Amino acid sequence: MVTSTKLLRLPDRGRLLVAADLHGNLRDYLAIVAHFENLGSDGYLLFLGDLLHGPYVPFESWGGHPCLRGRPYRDQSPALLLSVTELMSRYPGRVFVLLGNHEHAHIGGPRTSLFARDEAAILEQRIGIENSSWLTELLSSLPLWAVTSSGLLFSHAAPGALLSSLGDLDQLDYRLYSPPSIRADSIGSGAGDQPDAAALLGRLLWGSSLSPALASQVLGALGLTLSIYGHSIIPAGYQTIGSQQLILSSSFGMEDAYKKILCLDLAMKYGAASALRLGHEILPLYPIPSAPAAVELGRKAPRFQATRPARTTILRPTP
Ligand SMILES: [Mn+2]
Repeated sequence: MVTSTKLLRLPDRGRLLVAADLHGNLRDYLAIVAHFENLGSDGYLLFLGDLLHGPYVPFESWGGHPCLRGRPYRDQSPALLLSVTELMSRYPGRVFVLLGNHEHAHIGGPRTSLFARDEAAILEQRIGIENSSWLTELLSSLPLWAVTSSGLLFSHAAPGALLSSLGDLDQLDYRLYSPPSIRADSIGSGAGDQPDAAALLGRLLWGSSLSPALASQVLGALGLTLSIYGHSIIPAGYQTIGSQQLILSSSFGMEDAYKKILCLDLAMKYGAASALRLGHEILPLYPIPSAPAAVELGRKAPRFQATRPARTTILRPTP
C-alpha cells in the first residue's frame, strides 16, 4: 500500500467499512468502530471526512435547525479526535480518515459556520493551543482521496474537477484555497479550463454531486469506475446518481433507522453503483451486530477502550 500525502491507495484485499459525516457524534462513531472490529483482522475502516463540528444547541431546541434531525447529541469532536487517533495506533495501517471541508477549515480552508460563526476557532479554543497545533499537524496529513485498484474512488465531496492523472493531487496545498468560481457542472469543458491548485481544491471539497456525464468524464480520465462520497445529508442514508456515483450518509442530520455504512470487498470489482446492494454492501448503522464471528473463531475480540494516550498531549472532551 502506497500512501502519498493527498492520495491514499487502499489494499487489494480485505473488507472495507466506509462511513461519512459524523460531525462530532461520538455515539455513532463508537457504533462504526464496533462494526469495524466485528470484521476481524482483514477489516479496514475509512471515514469520508467531516468528523468534526457538531451541534452545541440545547436539546430543547433540537429540531429548529434543518440539520438537527434524529436523536439529539452534543458535539464531542475532541473525544472523537482522540478516539480516532487511538484507533489508528491500535490498528496500524487499517484506519483512514479523508479530509472534509470541516477539517480543512482548521488548516487553510474557509471557516465553516454550521453551528457557530467560526467552528474551527471554537474547537481550537476548547482544546487549547497545544492540542490545536497537534490538530493542525494531524489534519494536514490527511489524504483527500482514496482509491482502489478495482476502480473505486472515495472522497468527502463530489470529485468536481477533471484531473489528467491522480498525480495531479500532489500539486494541492491545503493552505491554498480559492472558492469554486464556476458551477461544478461546467468543469472540465475544455483543455484551457484547467484550474490552478487553489481553485482545484475548492472544487474537490464542496461539491454536492455531479451529473452522470461529468462523473463519467472525471472517472474515465483516471481509469476509475465508481465514485463514493458524503458531504450531503441523504435522509434515506444513500443515494445513487446514474451508474457511477453513490452518496453516503452515515450519521449527521439523520434518523438512526436510516443511517448507513458501506461494507465492501476490496478484491471485488463493483462495476456500477447498482452493484452495491442494500443489506449486502449497504448496511444500517443500527442495530450494531454482536461479534459472533470473533467468538466463533476462538480469538479474543478486540475491544475499543482507551488504554493509553496516542500522543503526549491529551485532548480533554468537555462534559
Ligand atoms: Mn462536508
